[in-house]
Amino acid sequence: MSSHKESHERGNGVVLEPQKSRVKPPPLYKVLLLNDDYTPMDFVVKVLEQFFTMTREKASVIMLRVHREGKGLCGIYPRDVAATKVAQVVAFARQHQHPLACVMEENT
Ligand code: TYC
Repeated sequence: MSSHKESHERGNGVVLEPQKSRVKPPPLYKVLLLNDDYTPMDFVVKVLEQFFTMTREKASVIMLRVHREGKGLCGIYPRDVAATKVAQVVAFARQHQHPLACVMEENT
């Protein structure tokens, strides 16, 4: 099978060289948790375990980084996956009356 970047003879003696791709891959997005003064630490650990499939140990390290530094990276995903995670985390936090903030930003 003729594939990407192989010259292709069209049967009429004309050889088409492969074109340089002019599309750039879609950007990925960071999902970040932001600190606040009210959300309990154990709730944030639970969020990181449930929605970002972290171990208790890893989740505790990230939670404490957010607590001390104001924000922390949960993961890097395609746009639709990142948006779904943000929506799930915010909905879960609101269900429990916590003000926890979760945002996404383009990974440039
Ligand atoms: N600062 C919170 C507290 O002292 C804990 C916390 C950590 C809140 C991370 C939000 O994203 C957060 N209970």
